[in-house]
Amino acid sequence: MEIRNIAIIAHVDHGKTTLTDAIMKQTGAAEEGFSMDVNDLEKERGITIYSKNTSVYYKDTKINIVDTPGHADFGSEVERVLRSIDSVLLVVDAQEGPMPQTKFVLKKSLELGLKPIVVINKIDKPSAMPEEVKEMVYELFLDLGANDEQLDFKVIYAIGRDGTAKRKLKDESKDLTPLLDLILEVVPSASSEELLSKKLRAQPFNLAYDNFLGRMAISRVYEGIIKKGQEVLIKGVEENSRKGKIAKIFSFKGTERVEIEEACAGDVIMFAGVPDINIGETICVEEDQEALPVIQIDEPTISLNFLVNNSPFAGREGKFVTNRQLRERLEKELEVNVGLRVDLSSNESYKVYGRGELHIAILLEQMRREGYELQVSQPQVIIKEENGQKLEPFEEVIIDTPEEFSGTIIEKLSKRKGVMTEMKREENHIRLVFEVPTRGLLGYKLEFVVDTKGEGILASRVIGFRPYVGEIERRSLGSMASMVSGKAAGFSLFNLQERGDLYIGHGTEVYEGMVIGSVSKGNDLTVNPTKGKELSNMRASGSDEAIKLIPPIEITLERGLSIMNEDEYLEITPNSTRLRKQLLSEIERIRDKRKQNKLS
Ligand SMILES: Nc1nc2c(ncn2[C@@H]2O[C@H](COP(=O)(O)OP(=O)(O)OP(=O)(O)O)[C@@H](O)[C@H]2O)c(=O)[nH]1
Ligand SMILES: [Mg+2]
Repeated sequence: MEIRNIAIIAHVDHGKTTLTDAIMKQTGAAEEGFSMDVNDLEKERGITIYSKNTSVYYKDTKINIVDTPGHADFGSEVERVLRSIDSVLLVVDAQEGPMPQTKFVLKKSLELGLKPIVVINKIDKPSAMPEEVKEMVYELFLDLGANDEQLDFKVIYAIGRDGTAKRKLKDESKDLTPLLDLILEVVPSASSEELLSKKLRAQPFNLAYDNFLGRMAISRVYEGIIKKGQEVLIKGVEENSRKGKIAKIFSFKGTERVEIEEACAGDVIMFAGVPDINIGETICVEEDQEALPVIQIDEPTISLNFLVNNSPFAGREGKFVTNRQLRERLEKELEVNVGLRVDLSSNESYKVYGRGELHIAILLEQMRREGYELQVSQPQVIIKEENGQKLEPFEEVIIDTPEEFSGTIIEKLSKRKGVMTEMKREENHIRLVFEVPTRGLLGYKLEFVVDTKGEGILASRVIGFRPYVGEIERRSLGSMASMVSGKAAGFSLFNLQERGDLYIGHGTEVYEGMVIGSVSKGNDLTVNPTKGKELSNMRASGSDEAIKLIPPIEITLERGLSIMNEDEYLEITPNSTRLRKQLLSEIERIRDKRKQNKLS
């Protein structure tokens, strides 16, 4: 059978998953209402977090499709996928045009010599400008050094949500056949007699985990045939190859996996049986076969400690609260979460290394849903040393904002050691491009929303490690910590809300050392949020003033990670997220501070 292997790539929200869903529906691979974003978190957030495989059949051809995440934190996932397919559908929103992640994924595709098909999507949007966007995409291809063949890309105009596509704007269209036909026409066939006759070579590009079968590898079979029960050799980065046995092979039918006996060159399959298999290794059969080029995995950029919850409220909500359970959960995560690293050498806390705040926040959210309780420390940017030089991660930041806010943005990012590389006036906004150390960006994204009154768009992605740029002043707000345990009272909150932003409302249970708000001016405060109004027999003249409380700011996982201070923990339980001081009593904190001062 003929096989085509493609990935769908784009900036976040440009419509990859909706298009994949529509393809599946129209080819009979999925029911009406099905979505590739199957994970609960994906459904809730409306974003794709994990790249996923599906296979559809169209005109006697099997099309293996990988739907990829568009958010920059998951960019390295896309990169891996690109290594294992033969063409991409580059989806671009007909109104927004190319965005940072469009540029990133296109750049990677072009470097790998792929010939993308450009899908100008959402042409139904009221201010869609498909022709202009096509031009912009062409410019982008040029900028990124596309060769003549790549520049000659094919274009499809689509409304993914309606499941329609067409070659020319003026064409009629009632379904996606123009797109599917184009895929068969221009994507190279993944198999041939010649490839089939060779000895087996396959390469995993993603991992999955099954409670019974253990670690599984989603792999492309490049040459030969892979068979159930086959003895294989695995060649990794190290010199020595090792032996393994293919226990089970699965093929994809839609997103379901179907067990099969063997798979041929060109196909994308999942196999079980090699518990220590890794991405980028080569599965082959004889020692003299050459390993396929390895697949690079991006290095983590931030780290933080995970530890058991030892707050006074520990164990109230969670099912898994012990150190051993936490450790086992992290070990399990390492089976599939490729960008993640964990230092399990200490028994008190585990240092976790990730690709960004969202990458970490997703893991925490997943754990809390499963019933875990834990605490984490403030995320720190990873500084590494190479040849005696200190290096730190840098990000490219692209901002679209109404012009009036650009002054503040430029000022703030310059203070954070950002360098502006581009400034372009567009119709109703201005586009600013910066290169900023990740260190400078931590905590900035929330400020940006406030500074631009929610009208600015900021997208960033890691561009690599560069020489350390020295001290960055991080304006951290002081915290208001409670000095008592009890229930918060509206009366005290009313008085406290003048000093800063509160994270709790009337009736919230607090403990000593819990952070209940920020302090807008000055250092930390220790306060009593539980005091009620004193009772007295005499009524004040004019009776009580009605108490008006400003709605508290909710501490979400991401907000918590980005605003917490160095001497605090973020406490995460199935239903609550709280900030707390690491040292709960004020006396301990004062003592500790004196000790620190003496040391320095
Ligand atoms: N107007 C319009 N909206 C669309 C169209 N296709 C998708 N959308 C909407 O765009 C939003 C994002 O769609 P998704 O398919 O989740 O986008 P995505 O590219 O998979 O997003 P990530 O995976 O998070 O990067 C959803 O609200 C869709 O309903 C379209 O053709 N027209
Ligand atoms: Mg998606």
